[in-house]
Amino acid sequence: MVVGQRVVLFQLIAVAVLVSNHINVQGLKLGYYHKTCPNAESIVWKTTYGFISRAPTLAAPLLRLHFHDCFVRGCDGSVLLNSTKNQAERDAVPNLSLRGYHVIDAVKSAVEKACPGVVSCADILALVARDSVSMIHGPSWEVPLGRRDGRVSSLNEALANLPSPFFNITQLKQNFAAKGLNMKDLAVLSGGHTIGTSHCVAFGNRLYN
Ligand SMILES: *[C@@H]1O[C@H](CO)[C@@H](O)[C@H](O)[C@H]1NC(C)=O
Ligand SMILES: *[C@@H]1O[C@H](CO)[C@@H](O)[C@H](O)[C@H]1NC(C)=O
Ligand SMILES: CC(=O)N[C@H]1CO[C@H](CO)[C@@H](O)[C@@H]1O
Repeated sequence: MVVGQRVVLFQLIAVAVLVSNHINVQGLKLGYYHKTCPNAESIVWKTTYGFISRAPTLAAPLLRLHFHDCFVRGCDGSVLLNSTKNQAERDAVPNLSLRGYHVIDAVKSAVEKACPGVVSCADILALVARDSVSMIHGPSWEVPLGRRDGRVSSLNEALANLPSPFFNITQLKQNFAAKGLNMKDLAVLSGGHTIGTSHCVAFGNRLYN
């Protein structure tokens, strides 16, 4: 379902507020890498632009990747972790349509080249989400940095935390409330996660049940 541009702009502001206000902001600060990796944010921007300028539709999956990461164990990059036994977050059913991992990998490599071992993957996810949304003419927002990467990624936790597309409204409200998110946040983050497309199986039942 492609959402109109005007709606996108309005909703994305709410996403920005949501991602920066409610989830994992303790101890984060703007310009966190100012001294340790001064070009980090411009490298992220430039590398992301290389992808989005050629494939603007990647902006939606990149925002969604950040959202899925934050919903499980906070914004700690755990959605990126692989597991040998296919038991990581990315192996959970809702991951099956996650896209954009290659962009994150490319950005991380570029940043590592400039400043090895300094910038966390979790911060890269947060910055790439912001930059790619602003590159498709959505709003921009400030991203306080300093997130630490997690070392744990669990399929079961992803299933337990991420809202299922089959939840009814009561369940959805409870699920979001457990993360400190309200009804407005719920509306903003539902569907194709604000921008982009969604598959019919994810919402057809609500239209024709
Ligand atoms: C995870 O697995 C994918 C697909 O096999 C691979 O492309 C990627 O580099 C791996 N990531 C890590 C962090 O090992
Ligand atoms: C939502 O689903 C739950 C769990 O299946 C059920 O207990 C509840 O009655 C449902 N609520 C509505 C409004 O359908
Ligand atoms: C994009 C991604 O990482 N998808 C993975 C989700 O989980 C399945 C099942 O384990 C993997 O095969 C996919 O690679």
